[in-house]
Amino acid sequence: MSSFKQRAVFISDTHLGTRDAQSEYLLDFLRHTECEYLYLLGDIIDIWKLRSGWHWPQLNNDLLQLVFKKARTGTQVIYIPGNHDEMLRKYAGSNFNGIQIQLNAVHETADGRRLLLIHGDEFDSVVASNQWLAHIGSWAYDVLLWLNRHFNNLRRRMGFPYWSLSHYLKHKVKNAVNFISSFEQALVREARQRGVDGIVCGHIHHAAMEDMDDGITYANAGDWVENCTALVEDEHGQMRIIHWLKESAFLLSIQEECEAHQNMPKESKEPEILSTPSYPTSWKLPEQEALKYMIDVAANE
Ligand SMILES: [Mn+2]
Repeated sequence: MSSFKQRAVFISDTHLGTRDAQSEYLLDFLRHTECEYLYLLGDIIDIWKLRSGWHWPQLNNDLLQLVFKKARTGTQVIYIPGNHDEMLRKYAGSNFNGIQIQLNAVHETADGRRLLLIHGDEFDSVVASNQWLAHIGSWAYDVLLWLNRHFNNLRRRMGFPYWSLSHYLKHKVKNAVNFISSFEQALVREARQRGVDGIVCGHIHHAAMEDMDDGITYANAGDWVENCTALVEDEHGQMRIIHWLKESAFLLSIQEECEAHQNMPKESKEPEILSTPSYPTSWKLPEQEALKYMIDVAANE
């Protein structure tokens, strides 16, 4: 099995324990990935769901075992709890079978930049002007997920009530865009105040990687509920967001080609065709595309 080799991997918001968790794809990602540092940036296990609707397939146990195995075999694994797994915050400073629990951390990239790692819910109160989305996991977010799935169908079927739905979306989408940008600004401010070169977080389920005007990096690892994204750093300190479902076959074939080239410089070897994770055709649109679609619909109303 060929591997996707990176220096550091950052993932967040896997929400294991909910029905929306994409455990199968996450397992596929982690099985194919090798790294020196693995950062779990919160909302990894959705402990809130323990109260009702807990969903824990065997896959989730396989996932945990794989992470423990990585920790045993040379990967430094750091778990920064979020708001859905805040019960783990009281264990900050402890080490569970090689997994280090911390409230936050500073990661130093291969090219010497210092990045503050946090989950991000700490800033919900700062971003209070947009309360409807300030609490990911609340009913508003469930509504957004539901819309992602059903908006197409509804729109076709609805006829007259179409206007009110569209009005509703336009309002919400505008708020969502405002929310994301004020969240980013709050985190960049924090990075500046702490004197670090950048900040890496999760929480809002919106993967991003941007160098701001004043040289501060804002990165968000995204989620494994809708988007299946991770932030990765290569051996040179280059960082980027990957969308595993879209890119896995490509990333693995590149890696394999490099290895084949290194091992057998005289022969050119056809890259093997790799199996990609199959996913249902009813797979949900990534959130950003759904938002773009909603904006288009609202604009053409
Ligand atoms: Mn969160």
